[in-house]
Amino acid sequence: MNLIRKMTAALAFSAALGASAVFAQEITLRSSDTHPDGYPTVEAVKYMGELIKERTDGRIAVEVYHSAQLGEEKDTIEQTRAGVIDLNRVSMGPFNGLVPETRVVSLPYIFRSVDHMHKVMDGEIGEDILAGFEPHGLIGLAYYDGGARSFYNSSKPIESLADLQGMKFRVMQSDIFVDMVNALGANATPMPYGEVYSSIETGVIDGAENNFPSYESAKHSEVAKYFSLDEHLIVPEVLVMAKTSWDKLSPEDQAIVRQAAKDSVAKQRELWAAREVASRKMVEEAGSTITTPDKQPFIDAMDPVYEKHVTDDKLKELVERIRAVQ
Ligand code: GTR
Repeated sequence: MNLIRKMTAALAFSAALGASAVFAQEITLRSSDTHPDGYPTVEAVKYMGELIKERTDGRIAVEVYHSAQLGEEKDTIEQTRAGVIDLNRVSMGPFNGLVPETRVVSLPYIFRSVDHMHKVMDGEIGEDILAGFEPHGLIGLAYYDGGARSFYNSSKPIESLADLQGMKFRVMQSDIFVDMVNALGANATPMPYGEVYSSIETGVIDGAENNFPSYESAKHSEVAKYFSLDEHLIVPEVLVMAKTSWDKLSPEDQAIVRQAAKDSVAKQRELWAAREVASRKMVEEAGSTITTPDKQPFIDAMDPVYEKHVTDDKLKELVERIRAVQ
């Protein structure tokens, strides 16, 4: 081999090496979550990232920005649609104004139990709802558990629906939740999650509603000691991807991301189940009082919410399909 050919070969070799070095760190997907590090949703997305890294030989990495580092949920949804954030783990609630399909699973007492919710979301209905994100610049990847949401407040134990009258509760930013609280005879104040603690502390609101892990990890339990297990909402959480980020991936990589997201669901459910128990124990030990009001009057009060929000045929049909799942 003459020198020129040798040099060409050497150059080609180093170019190949260089290319593979670049190849090793091709894409980093930034993922947002409002919850702190260690929360089941945060850990599930990290786990998904590990699976993706493994299955792409390190070409695609996921970085989770927890604790609302990238903003409050409603803002991060817009940023994800704009492709500024690649992945976002959010409740279905803040999507209600954007993705009509999310409204049905945000209806109070639509699910009989968490088990019923799993059956619905793991089946055809869940897939249909995921597909509903695409026209809005998002790819729906998977659902995570968020348990059941109940009211908590700073002033008194809620033993029955009568105790709730006139009280002021924060809800997620969705018209359905505003109407739900109003139908119960209380007043709703929609606001971002990050403002709830100080709003309870300063008396702007009497309380809020959420599951045990959020009540505990956001420290709402410090300022609102009365938790009433009325379980009015079982709203699934969802992991979405920016369509612009998705479109940059090859079909093979899209399949890897979709599968890894699905594979992270079992992990999240396992972490969720443990955290629900642990969080409940923590708040009880720290002095929270838990009451269990009779749910039936709460359920009965929801008729006007269904009448107002389940109007078009598509939604009516979805409600029927969900109820029919055994
Ligand atoms: C949590 C949920 C968050 C957020 C929060 C809220 O349970 O995991 O995504 O929606 O509630 O109330 O804003």
